[in-house]
Amino acid sequence: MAGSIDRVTEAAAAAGLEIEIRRMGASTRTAEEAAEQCGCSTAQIVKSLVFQGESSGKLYLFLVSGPNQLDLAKAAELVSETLKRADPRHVREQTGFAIGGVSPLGHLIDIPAFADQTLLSFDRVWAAAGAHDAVFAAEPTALFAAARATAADLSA
Ligand code: 5CA
Repeated sequence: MAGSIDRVTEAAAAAGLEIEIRRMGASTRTAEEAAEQCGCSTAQIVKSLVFQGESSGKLYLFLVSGPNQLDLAKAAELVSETLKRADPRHVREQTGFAIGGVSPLGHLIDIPAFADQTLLSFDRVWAAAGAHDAVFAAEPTALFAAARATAADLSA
């Protein structure tokens, strides 16, 4: 999507997070592919998952370590409503990111965000940067702050 990588760059700069976006020239659509391209463990890949509140229709962002599954019961407690996976077209229209390139930062909307606390055990994690082959590395605490994400126990 035109401009989506630029939005990540701008959001990082606005939050004071220094990042270098890397185009890998190969798919980083899935956590496994991203880990292979980044030369890191799958657990160091940040999945940016968009879910929708079943009562409010609001979108929420969950930053989850590669091999982990979002625990929907824990996530529902965090947002005080039950959740469903958001429709990919809705995600694209609302956030400005296509599935597989959704970034923790630079969404078109102000999106409430929560982050898997297991990511905090790493010095460095890698996240998507707005395209299917674009990633950046960051220290997890700094990344969560830039994404205004609350660290929580949210994996199954
Ligand atoms: N670039 C990689 C690594 S950073 C990435 O974006 N991974 S991801 O996990 O955040 O994005 C892929 C995720 O999109 C999948 O884990 C899956 O949860 C979600 N997804 C895949 N297909 C759909 C779909 N049809 N509807 C909603 N979500 C989907």
